Amino acid sequence: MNVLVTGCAGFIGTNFVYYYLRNHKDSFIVGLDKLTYAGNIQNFSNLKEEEKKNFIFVKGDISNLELVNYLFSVYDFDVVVNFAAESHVDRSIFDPATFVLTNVLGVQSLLSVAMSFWKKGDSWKSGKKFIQVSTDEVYGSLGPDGYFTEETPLDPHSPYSASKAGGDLIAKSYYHTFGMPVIITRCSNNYGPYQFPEKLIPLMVWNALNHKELPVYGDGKNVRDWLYVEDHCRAIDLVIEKGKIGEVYNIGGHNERENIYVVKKIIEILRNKTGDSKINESLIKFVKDRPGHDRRYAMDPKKIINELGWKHSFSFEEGLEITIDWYLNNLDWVRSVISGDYLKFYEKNYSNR
Ligand code: NAD
Ligand code: TDX
Repeated sequence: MNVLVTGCAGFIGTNFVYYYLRNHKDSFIVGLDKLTYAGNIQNFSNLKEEEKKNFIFVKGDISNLELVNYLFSVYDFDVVVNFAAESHVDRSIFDPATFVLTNVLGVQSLLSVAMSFWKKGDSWKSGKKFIQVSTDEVYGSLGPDGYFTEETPLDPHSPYSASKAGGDLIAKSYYHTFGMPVIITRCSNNYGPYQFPEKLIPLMVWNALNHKELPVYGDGKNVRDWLYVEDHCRAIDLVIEKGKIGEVYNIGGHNERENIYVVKKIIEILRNKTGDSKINESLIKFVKDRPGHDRRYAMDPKKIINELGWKHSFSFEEGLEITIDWYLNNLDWVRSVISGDYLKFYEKNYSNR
């Protein structure tokens, strides 16, 4: 099986490449990534020799028709897993256009090339699948009760989630209009190794280790449903294997936690692991809220559990321990990714928080 994994050098893409190569020794992955500030080619330095034979990395944009055409003509892909995206909500507030370019137009561009190779006359080659990786954020925000199901109407609130909803809808339209073999997955907040330290968990770990303030937005009572990245990768694998064309699958681990709980738990684990008494709750600083901050996300993953036999295997506290261990063992990785563009962005946009 030849698989095109876009956004392969980002957080989930990297974890997926490792997961898939380990579990499908007869598959070949072409990883395509533009290497924005969020993509890091050195993420693949821990691949084993036998895994390296089944993987090539190509630097490029999903919107580059010529390049993507060329890749399809050489590798005749069976599956496309589209992770490529601008993924950070705070950035989308400052720069929505970049999000629309990749998350909407980029998806359409990728779909159009896949269709030109997979559709012959009126019929589609069999066994092909285009997996559009999306997010719970397209459903908007929940009150204290209830869950998002696949039938929940889309109601995105940030330029990020609106652009993801746009990508989902264009993908869905390719299924309805042309019969394209599209499946959309929507997962909750992922965490784990290789996550860029602008997202809540790795940012708090890094700041705490450096005795810097831990900026908690608003009252800290916003709730996220945390999914360990390996559980997400296993879900995508099942969707590739057994997912039904034209369907949407929600993926979530029923691990809902308030942000303030997450931050306090990180402090507790880090202080126990390092013995550093300066890592304590006095570092927490409640700061101005994120504009349009969604209050609560929670997924109902019944469909993927019942139809594909998926189940999450990591509790939040277990996954958090593993994640913190990974960061403690990979501080050089953090140092190498938080430079240049990333620091400029934070200095410019966060200095007044
Ligand atoms: P990430 O920001 O860590 O990685 C995104 C990758 O895409 C980067 O390597 C970047 O270089 C690449 N990229 C960006 N624009 C590109 C383009 N035009 N062409 C090619 N590559 C490009 O994001 P992530 O957290 O790994 O998220 C992966 C996917 O999962 C995204 O589609 C995101 O919307 C979705 N998602 C993420 C989460 C989460 O909690 N991280 C939750 C739900 C859904
Ligand atoms: O410094 C911070 N302080 C803070 O209180 C940061 C970075 C975040 N937060 C809050 C905002 C959210 O309520 O923590 C929560 C998590 O924030 P992020 O890590 O930015 O994630 P979120 O906005 O929930 O979006 C994530 O999950 C859904 C991913 O970034 C998206 O790509 C995914 O689609």
